[in-house]
Amino acid sequence: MIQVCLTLTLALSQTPPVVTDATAVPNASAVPAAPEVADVSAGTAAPAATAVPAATAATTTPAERRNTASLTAAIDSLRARCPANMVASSIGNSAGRRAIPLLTLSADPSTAGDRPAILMLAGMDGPRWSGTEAALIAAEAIARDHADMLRAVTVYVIPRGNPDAAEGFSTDPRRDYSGDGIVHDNDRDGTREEDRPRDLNGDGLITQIRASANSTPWTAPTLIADAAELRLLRAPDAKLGEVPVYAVWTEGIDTDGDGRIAEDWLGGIDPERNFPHRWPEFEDEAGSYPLIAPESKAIADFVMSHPTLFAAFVLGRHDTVINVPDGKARTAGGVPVMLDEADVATFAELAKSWRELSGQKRADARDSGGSFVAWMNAQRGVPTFASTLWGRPDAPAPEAPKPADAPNVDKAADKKADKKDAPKPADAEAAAWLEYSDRVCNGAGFVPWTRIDHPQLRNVEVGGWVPGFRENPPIAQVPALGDACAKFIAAIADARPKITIAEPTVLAVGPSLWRIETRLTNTGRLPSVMRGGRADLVTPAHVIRLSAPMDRIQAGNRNDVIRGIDAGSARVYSWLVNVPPGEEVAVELLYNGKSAQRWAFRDGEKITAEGSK
Ligand SMILES: [Ca+2]
Ligand SMILES: [Ca+2]
Ligand SMILES: [Ca+2]
Repeated sequence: MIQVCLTLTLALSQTPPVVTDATAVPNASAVPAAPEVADVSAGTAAPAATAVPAATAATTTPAERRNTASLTAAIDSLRARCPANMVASSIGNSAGRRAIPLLTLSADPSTAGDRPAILMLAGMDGPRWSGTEAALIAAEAIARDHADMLRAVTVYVIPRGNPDAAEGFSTDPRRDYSGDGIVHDNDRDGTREEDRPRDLNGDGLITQIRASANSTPWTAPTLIADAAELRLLRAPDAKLGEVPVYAVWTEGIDTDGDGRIAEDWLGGIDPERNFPHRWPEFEDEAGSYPLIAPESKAIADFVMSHPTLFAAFVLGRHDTVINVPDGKARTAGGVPVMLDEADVATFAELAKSWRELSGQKRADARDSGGSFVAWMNAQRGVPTFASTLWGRPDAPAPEAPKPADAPNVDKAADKKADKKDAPKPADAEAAAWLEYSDRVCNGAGFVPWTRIDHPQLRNVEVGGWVPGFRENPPIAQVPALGDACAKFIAAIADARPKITIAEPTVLAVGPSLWRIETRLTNTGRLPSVMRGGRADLVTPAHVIRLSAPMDRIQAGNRNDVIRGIDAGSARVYSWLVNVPPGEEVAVELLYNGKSAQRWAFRDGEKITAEGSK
């Protein structure tokens, strides 16, 4: 069904039909040469195509259903094409004992850990296959097109942070689920995985069932069909005398006789709800404590053991780049929910560059409680951008009736009457997705409600959203979006904090008494640590230190620990110190306990300048 959507999208957008078969997406050599940034909507009759820049020569062929073996093969082949500046390894294993792959991109991989670094994370969600594909394509584009950047900045790519969920999505039946391989008692009844969803209509998908006319022990009905869009369900309005008709469940049967259907799924904890910040304790699949999921733990360990990370980019179910947080929301404990107001401006500037590079206009994002992006921003203070990669495109405008067909009546009055009479769907966004599915994708996004025989319930229909339909762009757009990710990483690298101390001035003010002064500046466009990380005192800090022993320092601090340095900030440091003739005195800038810069003097003369250009 997705193939139909793909072919149709291409036809409507009048893009050269380079892809006619999703099983044989051509590689770079078959793609006609395209300008680096092409406005595909220009001169196009149908506005169905989003303004996605054309891809440069990506050679990873995107796949919708890539199992672990196929991902390993894709990484092997990717690495073979970029032997000089890409290394593949793993950060640990998933609950289902699958390796969580890591790509390290650096001009010199053996010293990659010494340079400031960006982390790109994807594949945390079962149905969002496109994030992993875009991450692989981005990794290749960075290795190929950004060799200069890789001399200054290391890029780490974790293309699939939740391998068990992705493996689940790559086999039938497909479902909207992001649990890992931990055997887990979803409904806390003491039995595990006792009632899994079932594909009752044999379409290879787990969607929903809705049923009317059932009485206890089954859940009472709560919904009615929306008169404005009969496929959608909504709560009845008692003021209009409406009464509920349908009860809805995940597609399945009650195998354990507890009156609930498909309540305990195969697969366990959702790593994207298992990070410590705003961890949703009482949500199923959030885990019994933060970082219990081995995937979240491995990713958190990676972050903690790589203090050189100055930014991160996540492709998944969360969004901070289309709807940039305003920084006003705080937790009950006073910590930012996502960002602090003081950090929003620098963050928003980069978010804007993502919108320009990707053409993304909408994001269908979920709550960020327990997510990687929230933990990174609010607790680690590492600027972390989250994108859903794409959003709902505009469906083409309906064809206007030809003048000859339109009867010559009072059109204004007619329109007014139409507007007044036409009921509006309660969920306008869902209705717009249906319109896109119907008119652009030949209905590929939604399984029409269809009557089936159910062994336990009466009046049952199967139907609902196709898992992954709203979460992923048409496959033909993935190479261009992967390329946009690479450019976005380069934009983040360009904005990195650049923290230095200027060459100190050393003035003799008395016998063996010196006044030493320097200036600390951040000439980058990102802070070294955002407010959230400063509050916790857990993130690595910069330290300015004078080498002389305490008792020789007449004025000034020997050590100054700086938790975060804003972009554009400058601070003057000044010491009055006794240094006997012939002895060395040094001013040093340290980061995370390691020397970043060191200026040494003897008798007022500079003798070394380490770490300074
Ligand atoms: Ca159970
Ligand atoms: Ca089904
Ligand atoms: Ca059950």
